[in-house]
Amino acid sequence: MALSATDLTAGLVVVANRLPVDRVVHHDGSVSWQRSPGGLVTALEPVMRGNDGAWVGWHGGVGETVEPFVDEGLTLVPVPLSTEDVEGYYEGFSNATLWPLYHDVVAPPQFHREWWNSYVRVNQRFANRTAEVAEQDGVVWVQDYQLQLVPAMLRLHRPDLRIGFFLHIPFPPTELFQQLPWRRQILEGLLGADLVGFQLPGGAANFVRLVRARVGHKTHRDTVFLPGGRVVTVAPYPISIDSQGFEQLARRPEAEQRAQEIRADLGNPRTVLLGIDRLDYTKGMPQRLRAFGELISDGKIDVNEAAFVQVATPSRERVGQYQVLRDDIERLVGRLNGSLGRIGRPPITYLHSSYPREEMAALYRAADVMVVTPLRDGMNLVAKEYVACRFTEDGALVLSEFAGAADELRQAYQVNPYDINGLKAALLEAMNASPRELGRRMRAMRRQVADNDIGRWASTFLAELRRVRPPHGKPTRPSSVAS
Ligand code: GDG
Repeated sequence: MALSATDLTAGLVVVANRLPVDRVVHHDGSVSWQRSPGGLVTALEPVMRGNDGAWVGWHGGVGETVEPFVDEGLTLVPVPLSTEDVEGYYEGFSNATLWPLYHDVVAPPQFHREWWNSYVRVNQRFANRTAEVAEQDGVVWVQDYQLQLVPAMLRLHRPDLRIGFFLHIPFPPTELFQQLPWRRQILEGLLGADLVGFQLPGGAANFVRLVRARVGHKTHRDTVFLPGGRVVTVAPYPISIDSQGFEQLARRPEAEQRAQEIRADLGNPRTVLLGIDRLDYTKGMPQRLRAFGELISDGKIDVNEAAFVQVATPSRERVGQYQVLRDDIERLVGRLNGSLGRIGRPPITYLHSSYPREEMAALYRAADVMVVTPLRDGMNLVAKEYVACRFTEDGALVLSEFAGAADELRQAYQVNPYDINGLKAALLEAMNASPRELGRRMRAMRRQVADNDIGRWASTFLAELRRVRPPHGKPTRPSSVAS
């Protein structure tokens, strides 16, 4: 359903790089939109419906303008991107400058002035569109690293708005962030928000420290004091998943049956190990595959008794570093399978593909050991999804200490993914743990994931945003504390 300009104003506006829908072109040439099953939209849908919500984001098409429309009760406001925008703002500055810089420079970030100019231009377009859509004194929630300039751009035109910002990826230590030629502009962009949220206390602390050092504002714990009396609150809000939704998927008899089929197709090994990641150099895939391969060649694992399934969801395929990574992983898998496999028993089943959520739940049900070894990760939802699906209170989670999720999932087998010997030891320990030990760990992790789901994350953030900046009121001192 298309909308007129007057239908458009909304009391709660979410601004994200992508709209939560994908365009589907049917055989007869007609076009419809399919909801992408992200956790964010699941979490925000109830609050957005109750608040006249709108979502501002790119629709995914290049060089094409799409009018605002309503999809399943949600107002969607598309922002167009040209070929140059996609290259400069999205593939360039967002994914080849900021992404590696914010993930501990595990790949070298590239700094190009024309990418930066494109990032500024596109952020301004998002801010302009949002300024048109948000109603007087409304709430705007800006998401993630692609849109860090939007809060300040928006505030300039719409000082009445309550603006929140949440960063889904890590916020880097000062020593790394300072490499960025446009560091001050990014900090000032974020300071346009009333509430700036990070995944972990460490990210919040990095941000406050940088604001003090680079912009020179006074700060006290989780608060930044701006000249003119405005205050900005900075705090951690660890994101989560739709825990119940995942558990329900996993509890369906079809999921159990499919899990059995998967195990049978793998030759019913004693242990199934699983990795599911976007194909990204931050996720530590080579490290885990190398560790698994070495355990086989050391004779610690029998190739007839263990199978590793690695799902690598295609991602950012036009960015050079991702093309190199794909080649590297595929060469590694080929080498390990070639040297360690037997007829009908490749040790690694590698799937460069994406699957429906039902299949993901079946995979989680099929896996005895879930292996999540990012070199750096804001949170990592896959780890939480695995836990949500293990209603049988079994299965082991091997989890990198450099994933945000490690802060909450303390009972996982935590590893330093750079330490291949440590990783091998943790894999063996997880594979050989007693059911009692696995149950003890899994029960504790399941409580954590059930109690802290995505709905709670969203409502906590929005409640704090309304509290630090009451309507028509002066900003107040925050209650939450980020050291
Ligand atoms: C960023 C941060 C932070 C994956 N393959 C398929 C599929 N997925 C889903 C997973 C999970 C999501 O994608 C991936 O989330 P992660 O958290 O693991 O990683 P990023 O994509 O890097 O996300 C991260 C997150 O934002 C949220 O703040 O946790 O640190 O990097 O939900 O299930 N889903 C389906 N098919 C697939 O093949 N349906």
